[in-house]
Amino acid sequence: MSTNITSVLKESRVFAPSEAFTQQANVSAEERERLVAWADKDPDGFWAAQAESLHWFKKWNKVLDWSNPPFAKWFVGGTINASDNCIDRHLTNGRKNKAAIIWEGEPGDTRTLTYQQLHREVCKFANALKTLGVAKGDRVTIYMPLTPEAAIAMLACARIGAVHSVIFGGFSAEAVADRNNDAQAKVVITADAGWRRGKIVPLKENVDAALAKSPSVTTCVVFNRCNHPVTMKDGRDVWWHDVMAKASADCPAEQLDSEHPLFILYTSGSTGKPKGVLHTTGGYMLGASLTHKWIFDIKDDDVYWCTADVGWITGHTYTVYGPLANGSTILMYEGAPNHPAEDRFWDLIEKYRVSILYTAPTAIRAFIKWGNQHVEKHDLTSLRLLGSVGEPINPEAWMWYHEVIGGGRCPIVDTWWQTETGSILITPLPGAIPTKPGSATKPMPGIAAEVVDKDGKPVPANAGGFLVVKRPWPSMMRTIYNDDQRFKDTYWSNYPGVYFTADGARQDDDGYIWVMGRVDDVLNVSGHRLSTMEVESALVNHPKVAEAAVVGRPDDLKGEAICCFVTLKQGNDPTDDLKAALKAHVAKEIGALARPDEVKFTDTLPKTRSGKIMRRLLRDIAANRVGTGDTTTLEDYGVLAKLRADEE
Ligand code: 6R9
Repeated sequence: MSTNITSVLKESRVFAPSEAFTQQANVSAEERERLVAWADKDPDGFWAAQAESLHWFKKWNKVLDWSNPPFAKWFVGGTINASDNCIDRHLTNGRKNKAAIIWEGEPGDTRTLTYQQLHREVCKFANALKTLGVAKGDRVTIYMPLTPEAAIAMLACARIGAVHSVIFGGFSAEAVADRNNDAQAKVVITADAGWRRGKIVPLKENVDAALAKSPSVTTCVVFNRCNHPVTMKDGRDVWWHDVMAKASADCPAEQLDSEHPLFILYTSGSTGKPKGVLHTTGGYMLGASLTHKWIFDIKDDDVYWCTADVGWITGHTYTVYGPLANGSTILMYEGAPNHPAEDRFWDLIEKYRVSILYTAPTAIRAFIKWGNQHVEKHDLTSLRLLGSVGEPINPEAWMWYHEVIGGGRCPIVDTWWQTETGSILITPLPGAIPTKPGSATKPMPGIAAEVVDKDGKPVPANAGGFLVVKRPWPSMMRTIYNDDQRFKDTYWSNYPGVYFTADGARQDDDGYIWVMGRVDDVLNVSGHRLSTMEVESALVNHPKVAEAAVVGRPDDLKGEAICCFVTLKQGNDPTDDLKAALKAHVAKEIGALARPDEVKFTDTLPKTRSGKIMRRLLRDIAANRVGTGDTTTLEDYGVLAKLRADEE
C-alpha cells in the first residue's frame, strides 16, 4: 500500500440496453437515481423500506446498531427465518406449483421440484436433523455434489436455526477436517459420491478420512447419489433415505433473531488458515433477495441459471437464497461444462429455455478457447440477460459473451462482490445503466463504495486506488468465526471505520468503477504500479490468445520484470515469432512501459477451484523460487509440476 496504482486500460465502447429491455426492466434509470439519492440521504429509511419485502415474524425496532464498529447489528429485535422466506411464502402467493428447482445431473438424469415439493423435503430433513440431535445454533457441515439435496440440506439447517458450513465437493479430506474443527461441527451431510467429467468423486471416502480427525462430529448423513460402495460406520453413519422415511413433513420454521447466524463459509486468505466468514439472517436475506431482483431483473416466467456450486458464496446467494426468496425457477446442473462435450451449457440453455445466465470469466475464456462451433449448434434465443462474477472480465471476453452468447441483444451485468460482502455491491442495473466492457459500473443503491488513496482520500478520475466501502450494509459479514481480532485486522484496520476490500480500482470520467484485481496482484515496474489484469486484458485481445496470467519477477534494474503465462486458442502454434508479436502487441496497446520481458506458453493456468487465477504461485515459478504459501485451494496440482518442469 505504499503508492497508488496506475491504470492503463483504455476501453471506450459503451452499450446501452435496448429499448425493449428498458421498457420492461424492474428498475429504470430514473428509479435508480431516485433510490441512490434516497439511500444516501437516509440509509436507515431506505433499508427499512426494502426490508418490508421479506416476511418477518416480528418487525425490528432499530434498523442498524453501529454502536460497536465494526460489529454491525441489522434489524435489531426483528425475528425472521431464511427457509420460511425461500419457501413457505410461495405456498400462499400462487407459486406453490411453480418449479423451484429444475435439476440435471451430469449423466443426464433430471428432476424438478415445485415449491410445494421443496417445502415437504426441507421440512422432513429439518425434522430428521432434529432427531439426530441438531439444535438451534449447532454447526452442520455440508459436503455434497450439486444436487437438490445440497439446497435442501442448507434450507433445513436454516429452518431450525442450525448454522451450515458448506464445503465445496472438490476439497480434500484435510480441508474438511480443518473446517469441521474450526466450526466444531456436530453433523456432516455428504453423499456416497458425485459425478465430475464422467468420473466418480468419492465424497464419503474423503469424509471418512476427515472424521478420523474431527472429534466434534457425532453423526454423518449420507445421500445415495451414485450407488457407489461406501463403508457405513455403526452408530455414526446414517443414510439420507432412511432418516427421511421416518421423518414427519410438519416442521414450522423457527422464529429466529435477525442476527441469528445463518452460515459460515470458509474463504482462503493468501496466507494463514482459511477464514470462517460469518453471515447472519435478516441482513443477508435482504441483500440476497434485493440484489437478485434488481440486478437479474427477475420475472415470474424466467428460467434463471447461476452456474456456481453451492460450495461458493455465489452458490449460496445466487443459486439458493436470493432466487428462492424471489420465487424464481432455478436451473441446477451437477457437472462439468465440457462433459460429454464442450457444448453442454448451450445444450442445457436450449433444452430448458434458460433466460438468465450467470457465470464466471474463467468459464467464458474456456468457451472462447474451445471455439464458437460448440455454441453455434444451439438455439440460445431464450437468453435475455447475462451475468459475470469472480474476476475482472477482460474486455475481449466481455465482447465475445455479448456477441456470441448474447446475440448482441442481452445486457451484461458484471457484478463485483466478495464472500465477505454477502451480496453484489457494484454492478449495472441492466435497464438503468449503459455498460462498458470490463467495468462493473456503479455501486448498488445504498452502497457507499469509493476508490481512495493510501490516506483514505478520494482519488481523481482515472487514477488507480483502493476500493473501500464507507458505510455498513445489511449483508456484510459479521465477523470471522471465533476470531473477532482477525476480522478487525483484516478488513477494518487500514482505514478506521471503513471496510477495506483489498481490491484495486479506478473510476473513469463518468464515475464508472473498473476493478483491477487484488492489490497483492499489482506489478511494480520502474516505479509504476500496474494492474496485472490490465496487461492480461491487452494480451487477451490478441486474436490468438485465450487466457493470460501476468506476474512480476524480481529485476535489479526495473524492480519487477513482466512475466506472462499465456494459453492459446485451439489451432494456434506456440512459436517464438508469436512470443515476439505478443510483446509488441502489449507495447502497442498499453505503452512501452508494459512491454512483457518474458512470454511463456502453457496449456493451463493454476487456478483456485472457483476459477480464479493463482498469480501467487506463478510468481514463485517466474522467480524460480520454491513456494511456501498455501496451495490447498489449487484446482489441479499437475499444472504446477508441469509449469516448473517447463522452466527447467
Ligand atoms: C463473489 C466472489 C472475491 C474477489 C474480489 C475480487 C474478485 C469478484 C469480480 C471481481 C472484478 C468482478 N471479483 N467479482 N473482480 N470484477 N465482477 O467471487 O467472491 O470468491 O470471495 O472473491 O473476487 O478480487 O475481491 P470471492
